[in-house]
Amino acid sequence: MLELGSLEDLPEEYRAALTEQNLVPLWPSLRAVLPPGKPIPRTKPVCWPYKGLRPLLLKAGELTPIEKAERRVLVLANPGHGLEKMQASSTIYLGMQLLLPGEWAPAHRHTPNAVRMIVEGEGAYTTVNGEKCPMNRGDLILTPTGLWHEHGHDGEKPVVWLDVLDLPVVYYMEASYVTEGNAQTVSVEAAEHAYQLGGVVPAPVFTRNDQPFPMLRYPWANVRKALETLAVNQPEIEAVQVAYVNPETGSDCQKILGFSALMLRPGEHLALPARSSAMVFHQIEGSADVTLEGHQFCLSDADTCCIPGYIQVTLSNRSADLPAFIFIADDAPLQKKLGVYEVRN
Ligand code: 1HN
Repeated sequence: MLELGSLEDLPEEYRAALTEQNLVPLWPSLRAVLPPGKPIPRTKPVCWPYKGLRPLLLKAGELTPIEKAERRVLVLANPGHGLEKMQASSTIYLGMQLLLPGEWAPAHRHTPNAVRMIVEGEGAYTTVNGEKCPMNRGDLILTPTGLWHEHGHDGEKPVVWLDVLDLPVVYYMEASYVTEGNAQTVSVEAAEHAYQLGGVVPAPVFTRNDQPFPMLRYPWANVRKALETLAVNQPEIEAVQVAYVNPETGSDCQKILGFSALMLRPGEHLALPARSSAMVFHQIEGSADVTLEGHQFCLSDADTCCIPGYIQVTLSNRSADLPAFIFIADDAPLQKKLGVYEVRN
């Protein structure tokens, strides 16, 4: 590959004349924006152990009343992007949110899409477009683009959840904004019951629900059961993994980020091919090693880590007796829509 000229090769006077007219020579930066063979990711492999984060989040509960925070969140920031950018990867925002008993996080809606993976506590709920979604450990709740959402807590102990948003993408597009609203009237309780059974959907008088987000809550009890059933019924399957999808269409449940749950059988090592999408792993139950070039993270309850795309990773269950359950978020849906998604073996 040709070595290209640098900025310093150019006379200072010429560079000043370019700057004066908001012009930039391409060739000194060409190899940086178009590196050979594979991208040079800013995203570093990073792990955020829950044990370290939890006391600081609870302290935030003492230091900052909810009225002063609106959303009391510690952001899981990737130093590769600069902490102030609040990005786990180029496309994924992660935050741990704390809601204390009796608190209320007011209604709003915004352009970025969010999901919440519940980490601990009970008695809290998120109301999404009038649908009251109870928050229990391991549940996945969607608050997609444009839908009103607010959080409340009728329980006794702190509730913590992991927020996963496509905020970096929507912010980069200069399309990120919020609208504040009033407390919603609850119109539907636990609408996920409409989609309890795989393969059949409500079709009253031949009409189907054509809303873009027909299912907002994926209870962990159901997802866990689906994984365990898969492991028993299809022992030969390569990975015991299920995707969170729109039950009306079978497509990814959101348009930018994708979500799945993986069960590592006792003692299992699972080598994932290098894919172009960045990935987040969050341990729901059990304990697993995440091994990639130059790094190994040991995940146990509620630990979260992030890895860049184009990298091979092996997930290993640390227990020989118990399954391990991992929640995965990635940006494959966006990459597929844009035509840049790749799998390399
Ligand atoms: C948001 O709306 C929530 O509703 C949490 O709980 C975190 C981070 C950035 C932008 C919006 C929430 C968020 C957020």
